[in-house]
Amino acid sequence: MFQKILIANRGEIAVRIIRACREMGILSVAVYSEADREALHTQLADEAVCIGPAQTAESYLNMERILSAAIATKAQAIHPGFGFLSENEHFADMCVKSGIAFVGPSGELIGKMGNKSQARATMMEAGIPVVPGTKEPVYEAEQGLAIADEMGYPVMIKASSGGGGKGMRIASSHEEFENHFHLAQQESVNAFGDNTMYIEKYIEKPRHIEIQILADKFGNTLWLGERDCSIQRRHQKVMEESPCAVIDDNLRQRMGETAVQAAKAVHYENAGTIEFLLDKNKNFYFMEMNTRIQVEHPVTEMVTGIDLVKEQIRIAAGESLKIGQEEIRLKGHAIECRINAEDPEKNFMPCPGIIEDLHFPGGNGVRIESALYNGYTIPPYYDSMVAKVIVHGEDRIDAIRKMRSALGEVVVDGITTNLDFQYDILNHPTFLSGDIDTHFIPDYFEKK
Ligand code: MV4
Repeated sequence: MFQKILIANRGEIAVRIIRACREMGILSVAVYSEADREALHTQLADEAVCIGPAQTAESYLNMERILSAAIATKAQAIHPGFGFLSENEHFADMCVKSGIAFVGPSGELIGKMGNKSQARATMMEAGIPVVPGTKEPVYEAEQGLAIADEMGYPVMIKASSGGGGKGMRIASSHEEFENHFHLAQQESVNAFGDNTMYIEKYIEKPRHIEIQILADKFGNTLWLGERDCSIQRRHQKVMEESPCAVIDDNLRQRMGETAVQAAKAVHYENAGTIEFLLDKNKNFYFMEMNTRIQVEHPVTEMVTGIDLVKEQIRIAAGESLKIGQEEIRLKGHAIECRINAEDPEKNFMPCPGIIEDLHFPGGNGVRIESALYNGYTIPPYYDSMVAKVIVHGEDRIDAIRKMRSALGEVVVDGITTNLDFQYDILNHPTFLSGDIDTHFIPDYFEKK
């Protein structure tokens, strides 16, 4: 097992990983930018190395500086968390070439799954149900138009290097296809320097359902239930829950086994997530595979009792999984609400500032993941998510009541947050009915 791990991240996920290391008796090294000198992760780690100024290109995205810090502190492994370099295949390769373990899959696998069009083709060959659409990449609008005419409208035009909705457009007719294709392709060239596109049949009002996977280096691969992540605003998840209100045991088993089959098809290692679209007729389709620990991983931890970050570290250290699929029990219902320093009254504009008074809830089945403390100044340079409130209840209504109570206790004076927005979702009749899909927020919370 590793004696020392460097965490190449900041905020609540860095704190989360530092805590897991401490519980495992592993020393932790934090890297921080000049703007994070007073940050909680910098203070909690056993060692802390300043890697540069606030700008991410000079700090949290700077591979050389992070690797230098790992070598200088003699860390045996680097945990990338999520975002930043967590799905950067070159960084994963650089770690391994430097004799430092990367807590995640290989660079090659990250690259394969990061190419969404290639991932689709791989899954098609493995017999995984994917959204009907192209197998080969599309580069020219005319080529795409012929395919879309053949498929029938509406279609979804997507960027192969995309994800999270970037470089994605819906085309509802032959007439609007070419314009939308060019817009999506240009967005992809600007954002990723890649003009590779692909086309899928548009799935009307789907749910975004993802299955958590854990795989060791010996081919043992587990699925750990699903997360319904349909409550999204502009492709940013707002709230996630497990289990999904409309998935029964039979469908859950089929999706879980399909996810394991997909992971095995690419010889997946470490924690990963298979994203599916679930349509109104309960058909599910592979959409993409995420090769990192995700923001919403605590939802799965609460219903399975498995610490995913610790399992990631054990797998990276070459240990085999200690549990088999038959020992996985999904218990109760978990919900996560992301607390962002943003103002819903001002189109969710980020609102950094100084924390003047802070109170987080507690109680049975209430978990907080955060890097906030009283008097902390939230820097303006990074993501606006400042805390996650996760609850675990006996069933969905118990979890909802528990979340309402927990959010009602939260005090974060000095900044504006989306707490009231979260509260409104938890009290919305459609949400309470469980009949939610990816259009829930646009349909009910966005001014027409
Ligand atoms: C789709 C889709 C419907 N049909 N693809 C969103 C980002 C990326 N994960 C892929 N996403 C989607 N792909 C087809 N063929 C619906 C989504 C989707 C979504 C789309 C618009 C607005 C919000 C959304 C939230 C989750 C998924």
